[in-house]
Amino acid sequence: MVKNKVAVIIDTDLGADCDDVGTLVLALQLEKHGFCDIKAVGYCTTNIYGVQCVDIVRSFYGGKFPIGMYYGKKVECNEDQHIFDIDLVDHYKDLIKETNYIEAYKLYRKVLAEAEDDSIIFITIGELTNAANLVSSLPDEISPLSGQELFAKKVKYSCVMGGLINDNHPITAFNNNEAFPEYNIVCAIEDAQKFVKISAKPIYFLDFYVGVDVFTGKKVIEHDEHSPMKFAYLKYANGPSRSWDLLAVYYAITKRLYRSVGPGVMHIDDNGFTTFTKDQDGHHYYLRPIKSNEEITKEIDEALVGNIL
Ligand SMILES: [Ca+2]
Repeated sequence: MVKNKVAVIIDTDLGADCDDVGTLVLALQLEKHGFCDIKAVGYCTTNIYGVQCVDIVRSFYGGKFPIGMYYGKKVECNEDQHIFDIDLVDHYKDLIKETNYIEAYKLYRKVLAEAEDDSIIFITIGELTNAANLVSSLPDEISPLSGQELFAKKVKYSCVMGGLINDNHPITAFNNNEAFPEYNIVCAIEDAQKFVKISAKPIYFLDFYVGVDVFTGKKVIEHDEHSPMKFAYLKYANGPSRSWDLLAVYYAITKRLYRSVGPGVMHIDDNGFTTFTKDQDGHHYYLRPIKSNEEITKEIDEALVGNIL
C-alpha cells in the first residue's frame, strides 16, 4: 500500500534520446500503481515532433495529464537530430490528440496556483528552459504571485537530471574521468543558471555519471508486441538504452535506489561545467546509488512493465 502519493510535473526534451519515452512510461506505471499524480508534462525545446511524441505516449498508455510546449528561442544542441521522433510520429500519428499546446510555464503556473503548499515535485529531464521561464515569470491572470514566489510556496523539491559531479567516487570511467559540460546544462546554460539561482527549494541533481552505465528497456522490448516505447528504443538504440531520465523520475517519486549527498551549492559556470560545494546553508544535493547497477536495472525494468514493489 502506498502511503504518500505525490504530485509531479515532468519537463522533458523527448526526441534527443529515447530515455524520455521510457521515463514517461515509468511515470505512468507509477501513477497507475498509486505512487503519484502526473499534474502536467511540459516539452522544453522547439521540436514539434518531440511534443507530438509526448501526446502519442499519453494516448497509448491512457495518461490524463495536460501537455505544455516551449515557445521561446531555439535551444542549442541536437534539436535537428531526429533519430526516432519523426518516425514515431509517422507510425502513431492517429494517437496525436492536440494541435495547439498551452505554453509550458503558463501550464506550470496554473498547476502550482491550484496546488497545496509544499506539494509539487518538479522534475526536469531536459534543458531548463521552461524551468527558468517558470521561476522568472511575473504575476498574471493565473496568479498574483511571481513565479519565484509560487515555486517557493507550492513546490516541495525539484529533481534535475543534469550536471556532472566529480566527487572522487567515480561510478564510471567515462571520458577518462575528464570533466565535460553535461548536455541538459550546456544546451541552455543561462536558463540552468537562472533556475538553480532563483529556486529556493531543495534540488536533487541526478548527474551524468549515475545513468550512463544503467541500460534499461529490455523487459519492455520482450514484453510488448508493439508500443511507442519499444518502437523508440529499437530505433534509437536497437535494444536497452542508458537510463538517466528514468532514474531521476523514479528517485523523485519513490526516493528509492539513491542516497542524497549534501546539502551544498551547485555552481554552473558560463561554459556549462558544474561544481558542487558542500555547505550547511545550501539546499542542493546530488545522488549516488545505494544498489548495484544490476539491481537498479532489474528494479526499473520490472517497474516499466508494471511490477512495482
Ligand atoms: Ca531527456
